Amino acid sequence: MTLKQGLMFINGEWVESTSQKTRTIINPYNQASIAEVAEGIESDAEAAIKAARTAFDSGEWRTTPANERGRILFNIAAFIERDKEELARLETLDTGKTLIESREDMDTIAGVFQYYAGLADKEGGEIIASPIANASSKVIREPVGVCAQITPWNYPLLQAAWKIAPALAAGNTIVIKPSEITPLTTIKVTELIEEAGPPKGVYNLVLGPGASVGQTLADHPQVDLISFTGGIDTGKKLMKSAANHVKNIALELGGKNPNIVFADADLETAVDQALNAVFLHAGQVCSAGARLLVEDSIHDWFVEQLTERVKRIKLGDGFHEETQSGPLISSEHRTKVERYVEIGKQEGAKLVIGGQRPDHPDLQDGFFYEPTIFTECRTDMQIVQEEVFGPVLTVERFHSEKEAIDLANDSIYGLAGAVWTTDLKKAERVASGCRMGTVWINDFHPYFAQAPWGGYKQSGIGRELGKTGLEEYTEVKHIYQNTQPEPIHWFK
Ligand code: TXE
Repeated sequence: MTLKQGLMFINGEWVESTSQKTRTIINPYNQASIAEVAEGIESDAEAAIKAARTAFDSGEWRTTPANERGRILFNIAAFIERDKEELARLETLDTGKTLIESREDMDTIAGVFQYYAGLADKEGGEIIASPIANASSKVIREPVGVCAQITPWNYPLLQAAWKIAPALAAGNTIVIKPSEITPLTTIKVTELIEEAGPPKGVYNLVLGPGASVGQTLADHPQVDLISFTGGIDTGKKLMKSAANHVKNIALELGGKNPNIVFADADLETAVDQALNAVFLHAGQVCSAGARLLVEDSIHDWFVEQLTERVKRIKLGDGFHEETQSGPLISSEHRTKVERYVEIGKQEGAKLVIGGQRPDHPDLQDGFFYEPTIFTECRTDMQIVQEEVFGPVLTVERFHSEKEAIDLANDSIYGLAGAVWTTDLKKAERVASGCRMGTVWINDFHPYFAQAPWGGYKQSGIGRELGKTGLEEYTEVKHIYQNTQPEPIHWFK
């Protein structure tokens, strides 16, 4: 591993934490130490903000022609493709996810940089038809300024890429703080960004805990925008911090996503994808299809099929080809999942399979948890309403299209959902009735650089990806010019 260990990237330099402290990063598969990284503190965050502020205010980056900014992003994408295998291996070491998935993540990430590289010079602004004679009016987009970007541990580099690429394309400067437990690929990509060469101070990486380093970024008056992906409780805290200086804020706070299956669906595909929807990456996915809503007439058959398939899910080392799912991210997180399973049982949900740690001797050192299914679930249960973020599926029945939509919407969240049916008119009606940022018809999980991603309701504010994802990193400015100024003699 050629990773720069023990260092952060501030103002174009690799530096130690001012506290000189480091943190040991562990592999959740076996708790082996895999890296020693810098443990930043508040003063490091402040230094990074100062660098980003100075770089932004100098104007060098925001006045760099947009196609030139795009060229730098194209280079970052090329370096990611070049170093894809190393990045994927780091991601698997750090998160426990399968190497196949990490490789797919890296392809998506390179695609995100390519997309925003191409988009960087496509927004030319617009001329407004002014209602005032002899005036010209144009609307342009300018970068917001200094962006604090705080990312989570489930898709460490993917979430970072969704933030870094559009922010740089639009001409902003950045301080990014990855999750303290999964910083490795963000450190590695920082090396690649340095190689691509945006001006000093444009891109800064700080490491360390959320409550100190992250909170400093959120509270600092010199930060113009906070972009956060993570848990809902932290999201609420950051919104309060943003209010103090009326900062821009973008939040992606997860979901409890319904996967709606009608009896007239292609059921074999729906069963297969229902598994993928919830058990991919051990359910630690913001868009996980953790709520299965099944039409009553096929409910028992569907659950039987799912259960048979769940028995065959192979847990193990993400580096082994036959492994289908890795461990949970940490011991604390597994405890959270276990707590929810107990709550589910107490609430009267019926445990059909799973509900415990696996007993296989090879899995004892990792934070593994068996894929779990509960039936007889109701929307008023905590296990159905709250984000478990683990391999836990709740199953509810519905009897009509209206009931399916009502159940799907009975949630504080609104990130994503899916509908399975061969009746495409019904599919469109259900998609239109669902209050979510993304609805998939006869599929689950696809997201890509070209389409916006984000949630309704308490799933968040704003959108990442797509053209909207670039616009989030811009302010809109109206420039009006009186082309024949004359005195108006209002005041005599
Ligand atoms: O997230 P946190 P946690 C959900 C999931 C999970 C729960 C809690 O349900 O069980 O959140 O996970 C930084 N100021 N999601 O506790 O704390 C932190 O250092 C500034 C959904 O790990 O929100 C990390 O970089 N920053 C989610 C980032 O926030 C702070 C993905 C996320 O950590 C901070 C992950 C503070 N006060 C978990 N406190 C999704 N939307 O996909 C923490 N951080």
